[in-house]
Amino acid sequence: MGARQPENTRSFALCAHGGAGKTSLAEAMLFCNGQITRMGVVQNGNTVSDFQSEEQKRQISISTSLLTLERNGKMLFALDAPGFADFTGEMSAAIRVADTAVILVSSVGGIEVQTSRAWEYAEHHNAPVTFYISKMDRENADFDKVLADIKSQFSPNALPVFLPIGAADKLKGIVDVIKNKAYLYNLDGTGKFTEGEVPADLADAAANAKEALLEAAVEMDDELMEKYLEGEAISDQDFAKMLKKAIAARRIMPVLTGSATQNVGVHQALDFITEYFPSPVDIGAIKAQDGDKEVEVLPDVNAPFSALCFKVMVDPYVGKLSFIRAYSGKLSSEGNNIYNVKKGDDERISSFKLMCGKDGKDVKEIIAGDIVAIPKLQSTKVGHTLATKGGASYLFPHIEFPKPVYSVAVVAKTRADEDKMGNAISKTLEEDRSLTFEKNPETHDNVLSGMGDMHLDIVLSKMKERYGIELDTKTPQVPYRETIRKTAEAQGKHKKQSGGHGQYGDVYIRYSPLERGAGFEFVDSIKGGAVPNNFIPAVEKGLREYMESGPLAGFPVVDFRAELYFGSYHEVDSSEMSFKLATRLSFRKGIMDANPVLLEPIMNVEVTVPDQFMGDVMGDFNSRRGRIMGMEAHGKLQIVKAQAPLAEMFRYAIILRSMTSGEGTFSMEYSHYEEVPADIAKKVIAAHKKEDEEDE
Ligand SMILES: Nc1nc2c(ncn2[C@@H]2O[C@H](COP(=O)(O)OP(=O)(O)O)[C@@H](O)[C@H]2O)c(=O)[nH]1
Ligand SMILES: [Mg+2]
Repeated sequence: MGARQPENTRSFALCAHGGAGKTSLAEAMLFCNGQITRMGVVQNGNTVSDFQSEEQKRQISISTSLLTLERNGKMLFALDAPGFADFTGEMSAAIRVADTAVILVSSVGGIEVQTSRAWEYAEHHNAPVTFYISKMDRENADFDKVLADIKSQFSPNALPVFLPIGAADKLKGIVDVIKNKAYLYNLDGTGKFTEGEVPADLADAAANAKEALLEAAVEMDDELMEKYLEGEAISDQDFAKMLKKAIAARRIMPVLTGSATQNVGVHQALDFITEYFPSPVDIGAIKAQDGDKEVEVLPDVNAPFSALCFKVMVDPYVGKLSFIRAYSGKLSSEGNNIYNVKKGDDERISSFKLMCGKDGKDVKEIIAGDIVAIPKLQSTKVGHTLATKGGASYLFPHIEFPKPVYSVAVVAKTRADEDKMGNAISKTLEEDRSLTFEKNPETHDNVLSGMGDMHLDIVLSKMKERYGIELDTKTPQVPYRETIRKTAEAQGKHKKQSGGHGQYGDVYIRYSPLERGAGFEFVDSIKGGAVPNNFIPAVEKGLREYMESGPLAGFPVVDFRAELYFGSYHEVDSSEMSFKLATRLSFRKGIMDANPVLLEPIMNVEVTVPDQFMGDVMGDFNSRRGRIMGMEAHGKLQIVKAQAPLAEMFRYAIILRSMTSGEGTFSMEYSHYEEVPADIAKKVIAAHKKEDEEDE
């Protein structure tokens, strides 16, 4: 075999709503290709792609797995992406790096929320699409209805290439429209089939389907188009060539079908992928940024090497694996380093691995178009561009991940857990780009944020299993603040003059409100040395310290001015400490006399929902003290912009999902602080007083 060429590479992302059958289809493909001798079953937790123990336990995919198949001299890279909404980021990244998006739609369930999301991502990345109508062996399987829905909801370019012969327990096989042949299967999962003539009752449908493909394909070439319109026959070769072009150009979105678990039509699907899916060469140039210049990167093996890291997996035994997609050039693992263009780090490559689930097979050289894993790269993160030192200098666009929308505060169960927490969390963050971790400086909560409750639940069980660390969760504390509404003056006098060295400090401070966001201002208007100059910094320092914990409920006090205007001192007994303690007395009294109130963070929230949920979403905002700021129509979707207190939004990810059957999405960011309504403030203050007492 000569050197490999990008022309012989196919990569595709299997994407769909959770449960549509991606993992099962991937498994059947491996079996048909002779790479496994027994088909695993998702329910039994023994498929190649659901290899993580959390996936096996829950029987769903939670992270993208890479499968490599060699077939007819071609290299196939399949990315089995998770379908559940909590892992949308993984799906988007898979579509970004694969050359084709294979969108599975269940013949029973039809188009679901995440199917639409997969479609949107494919549109966004301008990826060629193939649909796969799955589970044709299931009761109530309805190929025609699902096909009609795909055409009307997604694209009229969806054209069937396979037709099912029968359905449900009468499924017999498939018709390949292009070859005009039938493939008849025993429904025993062996994948054994015989080739035959198209059954009479499907002959018309097959002919029509082929005509539709032909009609669309000839559009790719003016000459052929003319020939076709004049009624001349188009040769099989010309048809095949144009079909391939039309698929790469998204003019045709082939529709395949079959059954994964019964292993029907999977051989033909693999052959179709091998033959007709676009290679990196058919996809052509990819955009990148070199300084302020936009450049086009071609999948040319003689160009400098470049690649994009799209996934990092940290295995406690194997260590770290960085998954990359090569876009140009070639690179040998022998004697070469890999250069992180973004960070400027040069790292040794130990090997390249062709992955199949958790297993990797070493290869010495990779070329443009390949999707492989590299063990033990230290500084490479998801979204980084890799090259060789002195080679390509451009950066590929960053991989976008959705912003976290659901947060919990985590607390280590034991002291030992606490010690291990930082390390476990930073390892987990490397793998999971839709997760963030932050210590809130005001509430001191360790806040873990992700895409939903299932996501965080999985993250926590993974940490327990891998790093042996147990974390409890609670609703994060709202970072309330305190401020004042009127001006008040308060004296603070600290005096201890019995026996030994005495203490004496005496201050008069005026506290007045400042506008929201102004913070703190200290004014020294002492005249005639009533407080000696050398003690004034101690007063300011004291104030800055005491304002971290206000007298109302222990929250930071903000947006006020403290003016030191009078005081007295003692020649011998005054000290910095005495003035600090005097300041504390003044502060607590002054703030309490200045009509203190509680402030809470208000968030800007943007909710995207289909029309029919608008009423519910808006009504729900009323019940969470929200304000609707505006609405915008985006096709069938409505975007509701609102403001609501953070305190009411902690569980919104879960609430919105159930309110809209998963169709709603939202994003949220901090806007400003506002006064807490009195009745609610009373409860918060009471709760905090109680907590403080318990602490003491
Ligand atoms: N009857 C039938 N069941 C299937 C088929 N493909 C998948 N399933 C079942 O559907 C469920 C979800 O499949 P899975 O492959 O995990 O879907 P994924 O979430 O898209 O990866 C599992 O219980 C599978 O056994 C199929 O072709 N026929
Ligand atoms: Mg799966």
